[in-house]
Amino acid sequence: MRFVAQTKILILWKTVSMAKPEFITYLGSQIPIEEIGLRAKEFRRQMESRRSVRNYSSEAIPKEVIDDIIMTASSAPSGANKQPWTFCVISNAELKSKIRAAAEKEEHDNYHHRMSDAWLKDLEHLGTDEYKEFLDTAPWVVVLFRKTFEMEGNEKRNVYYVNESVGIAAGFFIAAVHQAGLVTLTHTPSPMGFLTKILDRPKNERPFLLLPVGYPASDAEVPVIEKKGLDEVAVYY
Ligand code: IYR
Repeated sequence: MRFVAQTKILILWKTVSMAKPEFITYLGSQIPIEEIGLRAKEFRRQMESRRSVRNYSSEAIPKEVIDDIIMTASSAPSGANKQPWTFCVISNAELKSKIRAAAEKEEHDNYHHRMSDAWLKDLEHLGTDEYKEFLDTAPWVVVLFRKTFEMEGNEKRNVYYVNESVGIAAGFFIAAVHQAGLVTLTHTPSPMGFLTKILDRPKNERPFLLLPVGYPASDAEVPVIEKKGLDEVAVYY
């Protein structure tokens, strides 16, 4: 049985002429167990201080900071390591304004017709509305696109688990922004098709999330919210 399976794999290997995988020794964590708990606690404390911020300072942030944040995000795991994402990074005031106008148009319809009463009620405590001033004020607006397929020259290539992959990269991005000492917000002005047009993206890319990045405004406020406790989010077996 095992012999048959192995032979099958070998034959498959030959017929699709797969590259032999290369491995190197993983020189990862050698941290002693006594330190692990402290590190986990410290990172939890740090991440629990993160908030989604909607009021930004216009203070400039160097491009290199955004480069590093994007490369952190892009180090995320992805299906077959395809990294099926593009980070579109906007600092141009005119372009930001264009995005704001289009986003507010969609949000107007969302808040006035498209969102259900139950949805609007669920958002009440966050104090959100259709006005998205942060799209003008934040020094950087990053639009994360997911790829539905990839192009290698003229050839179409598959991508896998795109939503999972891009969601994880977005999580890394948010953590990197927070770790750097800046703030961001996961904004989804749906439908987001206008971003494809304004940013002139190819047809294999779809907008996934919009993330302003900057310092918070000096008078920025965040709503009082609570996070669920461990026993509400985890089940141990
Ligand atoms: N996209 C809208 C509405 C909105 C929806 C959810 I779900 C939120 O958590 C927050 C807002 C907006 O950005 O205002």
